[in-house]
Amino acid sequence: MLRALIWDVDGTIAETERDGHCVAFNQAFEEAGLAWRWSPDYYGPLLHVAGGRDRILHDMAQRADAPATTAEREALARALHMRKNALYAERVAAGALSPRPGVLRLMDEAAAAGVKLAIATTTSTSNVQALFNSFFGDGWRQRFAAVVCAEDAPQLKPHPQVYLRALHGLGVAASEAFALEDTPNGLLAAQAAGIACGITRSAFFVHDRYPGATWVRPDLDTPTAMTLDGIRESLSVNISTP
Ligand code: XBP
Repeated sequence: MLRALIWDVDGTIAETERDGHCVAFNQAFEEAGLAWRWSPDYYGPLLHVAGGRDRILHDMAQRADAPATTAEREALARALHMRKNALYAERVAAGALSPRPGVLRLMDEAAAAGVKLAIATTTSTSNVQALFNSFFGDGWRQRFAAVVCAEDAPQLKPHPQVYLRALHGLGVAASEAFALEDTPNGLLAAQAAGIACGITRSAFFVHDRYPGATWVRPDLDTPTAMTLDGIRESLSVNISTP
């Protein structure tokens, strides 16, 4: 029985990486007087490092002009990450992002059918608050039975911690939940928690492979609308992508 939909945020609910985080990282670099710029082509592969602060640290390791000591790098990464998140929130509040096709429709269908909604993301809580305030208004939290962000689950995806904590918050078994993701790391995290997972490809994951995903599609409305019945059906026939 399907009792809960667990949603990833970045790339799954909106194109936040392309239109939000990547732009805000570059603004933060510029404000800090750094010549570093992450083009979309450069940022795509960087997304395999989960967590914005870890992503900056990973990038610094390849840069000759990064600070010399670990302590200096960590301090700079922390400051840049904090500023990036503030700039991201400003961008979102200005209306730069919108939900991906079919997201609100499927969320509303689930709510009307008594299927619980949860969030399982490795992004910072402040980013989820900014995005959902913009999409759903101040009362957004009431839509979700559980919201688990990076601060609640410090072991970032592909570790299953964020999904295990979402299941705990929902009070449902893994077999009663279905995850919606866009990245290979997200799929691995859901699978490791024992949760079946469907993929809506996002801008930076057009060609990736998703072994074991229940389905892989461009978005929730293409080629046809993915409904709760569609999810139930795909689970019962156990379609699995190579
Ligand atoms: C999201 C992330 C995050 C965001 C940026 O992963 O990896 O790092 O890119 O947010 P997922 P922060 O979609 O798999 O949850 O800067 O707050 O980390």
